Amino acid sequence: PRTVLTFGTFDVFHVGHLRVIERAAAYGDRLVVGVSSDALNVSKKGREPVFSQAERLAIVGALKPVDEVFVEESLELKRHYIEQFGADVLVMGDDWKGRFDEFEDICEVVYLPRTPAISTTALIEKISDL
Ligand code: C2G
Repeated sequence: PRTVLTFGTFDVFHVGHLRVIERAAAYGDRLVVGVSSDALNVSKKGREPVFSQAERLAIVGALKPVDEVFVEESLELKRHYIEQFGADVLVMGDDWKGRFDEFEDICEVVYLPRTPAISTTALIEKISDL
């Protein structure tokens, strides 16, 4: 069986997140998703996510195409996670294009086009303008 691995924050879960997860799942038989920790978001984006890591894990883990979820504690642990879950394919949205090519020695690396015109940031702005 082919294992697919993808990563994300998946904060304020929206259809762009769903689409990338569905398309990632199509690359194999088993989809594992690393959901970034609250601490990783603070260090990366300078703010807490809207939804806590426990909430984001619960949402992503409940999706039909997702077989397993875990907390991504650090961006530097990609190689470790690929090996830990025996991933055959690493799938990311193309906002990360080229950034994970270094793992092509141990798995296939695929970048998928993002769903246009939707983002967590745009949603937060839209909601605060209501
Ligand atoms: N995405 C998408 N279309 C959108 C928005 C997001 O396809 N309109 C994809 C992103 O390309 C990514 C996934 O959804 O593959 C999750 O996006 P984010 O939650 O923004 O993830 P990010 O903060 O980039 O975290 O180790 C990597 C990090 O954990 C990635």
